Parts: sequence; C-alpha cells; structure tokens
Amino acid sequence: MIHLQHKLPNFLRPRTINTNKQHYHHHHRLNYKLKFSAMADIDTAFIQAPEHRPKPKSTAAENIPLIDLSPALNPPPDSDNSLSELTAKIGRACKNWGFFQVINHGVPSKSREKIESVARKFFALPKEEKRKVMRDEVNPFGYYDSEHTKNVRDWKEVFDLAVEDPILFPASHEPDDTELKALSNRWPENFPEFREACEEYTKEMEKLAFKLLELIALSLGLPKGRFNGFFKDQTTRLRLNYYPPCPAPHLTLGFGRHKDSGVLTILGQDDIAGLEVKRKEDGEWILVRPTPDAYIINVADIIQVWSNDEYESVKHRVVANSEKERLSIPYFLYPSH
Ligand SMILES: O=C(O)CCC(=O)C(=O)O
Repeated sequence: MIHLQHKLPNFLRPRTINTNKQHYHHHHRLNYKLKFSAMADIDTAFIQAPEHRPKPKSTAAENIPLIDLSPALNPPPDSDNSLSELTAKIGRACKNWGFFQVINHGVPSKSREKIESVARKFFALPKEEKRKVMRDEVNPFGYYDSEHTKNVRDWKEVFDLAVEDPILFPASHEPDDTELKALSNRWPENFPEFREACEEYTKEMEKLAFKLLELIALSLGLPKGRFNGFFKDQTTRLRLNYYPPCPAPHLTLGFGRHKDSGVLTILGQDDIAGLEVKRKEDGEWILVRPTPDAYIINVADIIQVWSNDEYESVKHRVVANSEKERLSIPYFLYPSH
C-alpha cells in the first residue's frame, strides 16, 4: 500500500510546511488548497488566496505613531501650545497612517481589565451556551462564530452589542423604505457581570471617542464641536473579538483585510500582536506591536468623507497565531443610521 504522505513532496509533509512564496505558485491552486487543508485539518472556507496570506515574517520595524493625550485631558498651564502641538500630531498621524495609538487617554484600567476578564470567560463557555445568544437574520447583535470577510471565513469568534439599546435601524436595505426597526442587545444568561462590564466600558469609550472627534475636528481647522451633532440615535457598536489558536496561520487570517465603515474606531488589543495595518507610503503590511494600556485609533470611512479625503480610511487585517489566543475589543463610533 502506498502511503500518501510519502508521495508528497517534502514541503507538503506535515511539520515541514514551508511558506516560501515560490512554492505557492508552482502548484495548481485548488489542489494545493485541498492537500494543505487536509493536512492542517482546517475547513477550506478559511483559506486565503495566496496574495492575501500573511508574509512569513511580519514587518514591525516601525510602529504607528504613539500620541500622549494628556494635553487634552489634563491641560498643563501652557495648555494652548501643547494642545495645538497635540492636534498637529493627530493631524499628521491621520494623514500619513490613518492609524495611531494613544496613551494617557483617561479610560480607567479597571474598566478595561473587567471587560477583558468577562470576555475571556464568555468565550471559554461551551459552544452550546454561546450559541444561546447567537446573532440571527433579524438581529445582528450577540455571538457569532462564522464571520466571512471578502468571502473567506475569519479565524475568530465575536460578540457584538449596540451602545444605544434598543437601537434603531432601517427595516430593509431598500433606499425608499423609511420604516425603522428597533433591535435589542442579547446578554448571556446568569452572567450579570458580563453586561455590567460591557455597559461600564462603553461609557468610558464614548467619552474618549468624543474627545478624539473634537481633536480631529481641530486638526482639520474646524471648530471642535463640528461633528458632535450627528450622534442622536447613534448606531455605535462594541465588539469583542476572540481569536483562538490556529493550526495553519500561514494560510488563514484572524480577520481578513477590510476598512472600518464608521466614523472612527478605538481598539483595545491584549498583549498578543496580530493587527496589521497597510502602510500608506508603500502598501506594506505593518504589525502593530501592543503597547501596554494604549488604545489604537483609526480613521474610518465617514471621517474620510467629512475630511474631504484629507484623512483616508486605511485597510487592516489580523494575522492568526498557532499557539496563543488573542482578544481585542473595538468600539466603532457610528452616527445615526
Ligand atoms: O483584532 C484587531 O486587532 C482588529 C479588529 C478589527 O479590525 C475589527 O474588529 O474591525
């Protein structure tokens, strides 16, 4: 009897997986996908086309700008100067990267620790428990474990909640349909700390989001409250992203390439790197190394419009990790529907 494994060329054998690009192109793609996924024992729905797979080694030589928000939150005596320096830094970061990190942002570390702790407990629950609060066709809030980005499945699980509860959404995608529907969050049973931690955290995020929005308005030479009027009946959401370890991180992504469609995003990532940002100057994917207690901010599509394309919404993605799980918590600021 012939052992299939012995017939496979060296680079296709288990444990000797070679991520060299040349090999990808030498083989018929479908064949390659099937063989590879069988060995790594993952569903082919997760496999990225070769050009979208992570590079064998991430570029992290330079990190995205790190900005200290204290001049805006605890203004020192010469606050005019330091505030204008701060807005200039934010303006440059938005223009050159579309991404930056903030420290001294005013969010208590206790709120962040609490939400991280309940999120980890939630994702550690048995699948049947998590599926009790599963998203459905009518209501997109709750748990979901088979998200697709650009038709490829992401190696992650998520939990979504709306900041305004209930939240008003158009009843259909038809442009002429003015009917609205009210949707409510779903909460896991017998887990009151989960809801409390999420609600407390979203309040902190909201304060930071409006502070950032004002700084961004100032950086564009606009009055600081220029954008504040668009948020009555806001459709802002918070998401918990859980990325389990993945047996084939060279073929998959935790979250495929995408841009955020809201106003801006405030992302808390744990200490496991995974987020990559497409650098504007050369299109390279740059790994955002975690900075303790910092938040990552990115310009999303609506700021791109509000700034007349001065600040562009930038593509990003999340690479998977073969050993470690990763948790991230984005807050997506959205105006009303
Ligand atoms: O997990 C991350 O670091 C980024 C997540 C993200 O891009 C998103 O949820 O839109």
